[in-house]
Amino acid sequence: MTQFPSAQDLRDQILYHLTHTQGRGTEFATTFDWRLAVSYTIRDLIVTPWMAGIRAARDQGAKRVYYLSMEFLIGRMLGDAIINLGLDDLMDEALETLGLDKQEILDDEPDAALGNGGLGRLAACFMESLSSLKCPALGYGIRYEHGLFRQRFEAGQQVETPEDWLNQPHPWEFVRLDYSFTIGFKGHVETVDGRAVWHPGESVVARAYDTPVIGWKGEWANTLRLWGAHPTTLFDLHRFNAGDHAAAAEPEALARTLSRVLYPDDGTESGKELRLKQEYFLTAAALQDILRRFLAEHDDLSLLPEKVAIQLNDTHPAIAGPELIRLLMDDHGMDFARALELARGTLNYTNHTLLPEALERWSTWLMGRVLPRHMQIIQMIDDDHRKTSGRPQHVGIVRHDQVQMGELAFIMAGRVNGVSALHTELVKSTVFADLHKLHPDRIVNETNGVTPRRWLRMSNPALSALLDETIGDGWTGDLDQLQRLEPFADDAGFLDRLHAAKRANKVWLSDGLLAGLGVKADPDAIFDVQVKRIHEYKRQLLNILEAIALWRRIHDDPNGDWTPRVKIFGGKAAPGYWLAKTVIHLINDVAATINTDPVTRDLLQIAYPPNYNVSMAEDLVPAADLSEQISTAGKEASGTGNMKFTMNGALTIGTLDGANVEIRDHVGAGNFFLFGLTADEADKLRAIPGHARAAIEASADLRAALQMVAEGRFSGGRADPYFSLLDRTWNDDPFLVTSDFDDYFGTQRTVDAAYRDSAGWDRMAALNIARSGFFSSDRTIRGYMRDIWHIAPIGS
Ligand code: 26V
Repeated sequence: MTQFPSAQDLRDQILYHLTHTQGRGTEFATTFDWRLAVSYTIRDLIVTPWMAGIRAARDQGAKRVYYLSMEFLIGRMLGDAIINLGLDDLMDEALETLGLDKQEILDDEPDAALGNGGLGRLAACFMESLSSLKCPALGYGIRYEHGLFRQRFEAGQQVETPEDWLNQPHPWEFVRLDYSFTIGFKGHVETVDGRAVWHPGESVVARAYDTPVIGWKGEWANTLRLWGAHPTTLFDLHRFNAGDHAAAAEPEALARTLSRVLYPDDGTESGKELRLKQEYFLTAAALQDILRRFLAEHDDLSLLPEKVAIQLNDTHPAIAGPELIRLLMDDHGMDFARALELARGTLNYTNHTLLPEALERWSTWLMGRVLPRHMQIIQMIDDDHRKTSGRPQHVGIVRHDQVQMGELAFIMAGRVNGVSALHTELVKSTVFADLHKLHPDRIVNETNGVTPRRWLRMSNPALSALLDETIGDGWTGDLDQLQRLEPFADDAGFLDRLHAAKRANKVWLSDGLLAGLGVKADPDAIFDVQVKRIHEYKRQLLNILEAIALWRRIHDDPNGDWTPRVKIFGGKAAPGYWLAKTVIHLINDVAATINTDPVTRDLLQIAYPPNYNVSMAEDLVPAADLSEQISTAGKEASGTGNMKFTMNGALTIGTLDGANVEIRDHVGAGNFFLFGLTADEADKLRAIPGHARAAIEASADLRAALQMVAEGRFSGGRADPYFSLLDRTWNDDPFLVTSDFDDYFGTQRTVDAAYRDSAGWDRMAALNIARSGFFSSDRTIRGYMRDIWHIAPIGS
């Protein structure tokens, strides 16, 4: 097939793959067969630019970027690839002639849910932008057999079941048997002729599975290389022949555990040995592969910082520092000082959270047992830093018999970055205040972004078509062009069409909510959406308490001038995070009560579709009027959902937290519903004993809402499910739900009034879209290329 296929070519190739790759005739083909045939057809078109890019980078001996991440939350791949190749119209035509339903085929693909939330989805957006910008790069991760758990609700409570995306052929990957590396664990370290030799006690093989990630216009594709764990010996033939079949399979089972399942983001789980092994497995495989490629192109290791830029996505791969030093010293005979210098010139670290429970620490005992040589090197790095930096006593990598991975990552990094302007300032003034004083030029900011290909062009065809007609289609590859929309914010004809596009998306979602949940969502009501992981700091509790208070107010005055509202929630709680699970239960309980109330049901509905994931976000974001970004100020590092909503024309109700601050600066304070304490105010208030009680006593609405929960109004008269939640809210409330409640409730009423002025609302929506160009991940990646990686796009 030519690089520029016609609809007829696509049709021919689909039929070819159905027959020759899937081995099916048209009369027997299932949706699955067709999807694979379509996927192989698209994949063929990606392979050519992919190989050309790999060759070009190798021939030029170009610098490469390596993005090391324990999570890549990719979602579905087919729709995105079709869009990036510019084949959406031709594919529609081809599928139509085959009598196939495109939506059904796209929906058949399971989400690659190899991540928990923001951090993993950011990695996926970055991979796409790296390709769109033709920056030679590889992403390294783990090929988890089971991604993030599936969520169901039973009697309103979260139940987790395993996710099994690889339980069927995965058409996007290529296995590379020749790129297999042995990864050791445990054992002991011996000194031979003054050199350390590590004799691992266990080992597994890391095998590469490559997925091409195609960029905008299909001109460049980088590789996402995921490592699968395999046994060094397949099975114990001796035991098998002796009849002990289960025991014979042990080596295989043990190795496979390493890439079996993604850890759910959960502070309480962080002590697990398996997690440390997974982190080392990813890092060690990636570094062996990076050095292999480097040495195939260059023979002088001192060129490393010039040719290799490694980005650590949070501290999860922070063992890369000691591992690189180990390889340079133990395998290549370099001295420690030189190895340290080269490693620091190569590694960079992104911090994604300030929450103390999410900062990784490993006991020196565990580290020493699982990675004995690395523990020695960590000590050497720490000693060196103590001597060379003149740091204060209390600063260090090894403290209280624990290895502080944040300190290790910082000390080993050329650059450390935060993910929004506010977050970066807080990184400087809180977690890394001491290290920042010692290394004042090391911390930089790179505000997050999202890819407009997936999050606008693909997920919102109605708005994309309007944008194309109004300002041309250049915005997809250059989101700043959305500025050209600015004059149309005062064009009544444009605003009508914008309104119609949003309404069409709402009708589509409304149909889905009715079919899936039985919730009746009036497309003319405000669609108010909060979708993200369930966490106390994100304050879904504040949102549901507002719903209760509003419900009560409507009851008191059913004929009042209310603005109909549909509140939509989505998100998973970590399986061990009890309080977050209680909030899920409460939302479902409140929904069950409110949705059936004949007095209020036309004015207030609550929908909580289970199993929120990337694909669900693609349906919800385009249909939202109001984006809930209501975290306690100072707690959300950036947020990226906030950006997706803004570029899809939802208005934000939000705090001055994370990237909300920059979103508000860009869209204009008049086009953003701000409420709540600032980060400074929140820190001060939190320190005042009894702050929650005082706030509750001052707010009749809040008191009444809490009272209803306490009386069991939503739980069949039983109050016990919510005792602890209420107790924490009254007596502790570290995330200041109570103190921000009145301002939030009042601001929501301002939202109600603003929504009733339909033209005014549409105008604000248009300005949000027009001014959202900054939040493209292309802009973010350009920032990393310039400030951190010092790399130019290929050929420039
Ligand atoms: C912690 C742990 C602990 C052990 C088990 C697995 C696990 C996985 C993840 C984490 C920390 C997650 C940090 C995170 O997702 N941060 C989010 O990063 C986004 C991208 O920068 C940012 O937009 C969000 O504000 C931030 O919460």
